[in-house]
Amino acid sequence: MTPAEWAVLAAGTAAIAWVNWYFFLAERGTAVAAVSAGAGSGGGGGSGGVPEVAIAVKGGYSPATVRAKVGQPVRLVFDRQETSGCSEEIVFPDFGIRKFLPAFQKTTVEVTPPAVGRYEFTCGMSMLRGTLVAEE
Ligand SMILES: [Cu+2]
Repeated sequence: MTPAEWAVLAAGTAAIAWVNWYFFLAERGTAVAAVSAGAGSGGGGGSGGVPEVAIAVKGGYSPATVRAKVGQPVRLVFDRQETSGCSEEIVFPDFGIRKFLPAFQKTTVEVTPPAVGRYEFTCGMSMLRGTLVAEE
């Protein structure tokens, strides 16, 4: 094979590996904040275009990593599916937020990441952990 053929083969292999990683691994632990489609969703919740991410709370946060845009508000909707005392509070130390999460209810926390970086959120005892990743 010529060097050019090797390059094509290598690029193709890398692309396949990336696709596999993207769909089978990256999806599992990460959610990207997306503006829910306004048209056609019916009823128009009046969220004002703020992207929402649903996070299940059950022995941890799922997904535990949420991506958002710098300088733009994002709504994290915590859906607490347990009564374990551990997860009854959600804390965003960087934003000075501490909220009670009633069991089997959804609690919305809205934050605006001020800069690129990682912002942790935890339970009231810092045992359960999640991360809000702010990107450009
Ligand atoms: Cu805890």
